[in-house]
Formats: sequence, C-alpha cells, structure tokens
Amino acid sequence: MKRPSVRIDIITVLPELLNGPFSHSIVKRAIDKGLAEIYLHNLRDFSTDKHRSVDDYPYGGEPGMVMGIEPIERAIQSLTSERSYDEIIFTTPDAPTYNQKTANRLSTLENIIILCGHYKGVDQRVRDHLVTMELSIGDYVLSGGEIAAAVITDSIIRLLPGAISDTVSALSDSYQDNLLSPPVYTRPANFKGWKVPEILLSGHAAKIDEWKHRKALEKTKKLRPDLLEDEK
Ligand code: 6GU
Repeated sequence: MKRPSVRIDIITVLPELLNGPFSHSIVKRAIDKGLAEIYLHNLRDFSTDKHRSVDDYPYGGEPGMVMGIEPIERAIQSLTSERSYDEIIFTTPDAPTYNQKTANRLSTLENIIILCGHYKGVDQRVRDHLVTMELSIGDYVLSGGEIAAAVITDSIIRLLPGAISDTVSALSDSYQDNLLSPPVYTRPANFKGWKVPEILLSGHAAKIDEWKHRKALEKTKKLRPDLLEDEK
C-alpha cells in the first residue's frame, strides 16, 4: 500500500524566507515525487487590521511586541476546517529541544501545521489552547521561528520512504542509534601521504562493519558523551 504523502502547512509572517530551503536537493525532489506537500501561509492574510498587523503591546508593560491570538486562530481554523491535523507545532526557543526521535515520529504523520514564533513571543492562550506541541531546535535564540520550521521540515522529509535513493542511508544517519556516524572516505586512497584506513580497502565486510562501529563509538565518546549516557 502506498504511504499517503506528508502535508506540512507553515504559518509565518515571513513566507519569502522559506521558499529557498525547500527548492533544492532532497526536499525539492521529495516534493516533485509527490512524497510531501509544503504550503506557506502568510499570517498577515488573517489579520483584520488595516495595517495587516499581527502583533500588539504586551499586558503588564514588558518591552517588545507579542503575537496576538486572533489572526493565528483564524489561520489555524482555515486549515483545520479543511482536514484534520496530527500535530500543530509552535516553534519557539522556550520549548523542549527537537531531536531525531521526534523527527522520526513526525515523519509518520500525515498533516502537520507549523506556526512560526516571532517577536517577544505569542499570547500564552495560543500555546495553552491552539497548539499541540512546542519545539525549539537548540539552546540559542534565532530572530524568528522560520529557520527552525525549515530545519524541522527538512528533517521530516528526508526520512520519507523514497526521499533518499539509498534507503539504508537515512537509517544509518548520525543519531539514529544514539551514535555519531563513523568517518567516511573516497578516492584517492593516498592524498599527499594522508591515507585512507587500510581496513576500508580490504574488502572484508564484517571487519569493516566492526571498524565502523568502533569508530562511531570512539567519536561519540569524544564529541558527544551525553548521547551514550541517556538511553533516550
Ligand atoms: Cl524554534 N525559535 C527561535 N526564535 N529561536 C530558536 C528556536 C526557535 N530554536 C532555537 N532557537
């Protein structure tokens, strides 16, 4: 049975920012093949204000602007009235960190909305009542949630069966088994005295696998020991 394609609707004040990331390489090919659909929605189109504004001053007098609930509710409603969504994700730095395990789960869903956070944040009632999950992509602050939405979308789409020609390749990615990938090499076997490890030229499949696993472990211990500690 053919897997239904993934549909991702992104609600943003900067749709122009998101055309680039989906117009190339694996993601573009997956869309061209019908594995995924991505729709960009300009939040300002759902403003009823004559200036198309989507933010306002915060109650309580903090500095900065806050995204209001009304245009967001209308944007989400216009989508959910057409089909049901498996997740409505809000991208914001003050949220749980996105990881491969979450990417794997999201890649099994059919319809996803991603609402891109902006300004000082969004009216808390959006977070309490309209979204189903919140994600940050790491412990640093971006100027908006669009790049995070692009990261999340890319990581989902590359996992779809058929998106990558070599199907084993997504499964052998770094993080899939809590290990970083082992080093890889290509020709020439000797570049100015820097040699490719002998074992890789040996043709010994079992020994090569054993070597790759050992290298992956060594690399993870050195660069990301935390991955070996938490069994997720
Ligand atoms: Cl999802 N949004 C913003 N603005 N900054 C971030 C982020 C998201 N994740 C990490 N930094």
